[in-house]
Amino acid sequence: MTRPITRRTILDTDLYCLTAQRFSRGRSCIEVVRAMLDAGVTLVQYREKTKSAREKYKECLAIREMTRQAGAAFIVNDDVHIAMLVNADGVHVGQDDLPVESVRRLVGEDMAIGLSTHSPEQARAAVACGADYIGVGPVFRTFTKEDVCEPVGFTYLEWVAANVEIPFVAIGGIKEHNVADIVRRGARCVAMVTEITQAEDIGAKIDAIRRAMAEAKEHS
Ligand code: 3NM
Repeated sequence: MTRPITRRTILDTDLYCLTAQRFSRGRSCIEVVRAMLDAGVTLVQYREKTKSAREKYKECLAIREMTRQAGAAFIVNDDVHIAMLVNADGVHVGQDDLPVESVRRLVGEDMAIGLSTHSPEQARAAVACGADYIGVGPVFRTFTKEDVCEPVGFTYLEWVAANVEIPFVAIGGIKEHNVADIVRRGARCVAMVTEITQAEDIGAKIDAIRRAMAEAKEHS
């Protein structure tokens, strides 16, 4: 499925899937991305914190080609230079990474910049500094991200849904069994790592999550 991929539309999808090879049941992140794309996912982030720059670059080149062929958007976590070298659609940074204004100077006007936020103050600052979208989390407790803050719960998510004018994605501890609660609180796009990378059958898991999201949307 192809869709327009621009800074404004990058989050116009239900599911935002991140890689995490160390939580992938021995599969490579490339194999996992293949399964995500085959299941119709249209937004993928490469997030491999412990690999060498050379390995990350090689894998990002491969995933760029796979996502292009699938008509899916591709975002690189943290590594602005790799995002630029592989012509990614976006780069995602955290609160301790380079400031968004500086990233913008490097990547130019076409690449989307996403910023992780954990509080209303950070969300306001993200909008002010020109982020194209924000991550909102961790909604629930997660063991996937190291040094992450305490869960922000639904309070921050609902605040963002009511007050933030740029697109946002909910993240952190989101699973098939709790994704409906996230959708009912106003999230149109949901990011998941281990629920999908650790699934035995990634395609079946993605189908089930999407069904749960569609059902929750219908009833809210
Ligand atoms: N960012 P899982 S939480 C990458 O709150 C990431 O900004 C977060 O992994 C944030 O879906 C998180 O396995 C990890 O819980 C989410």
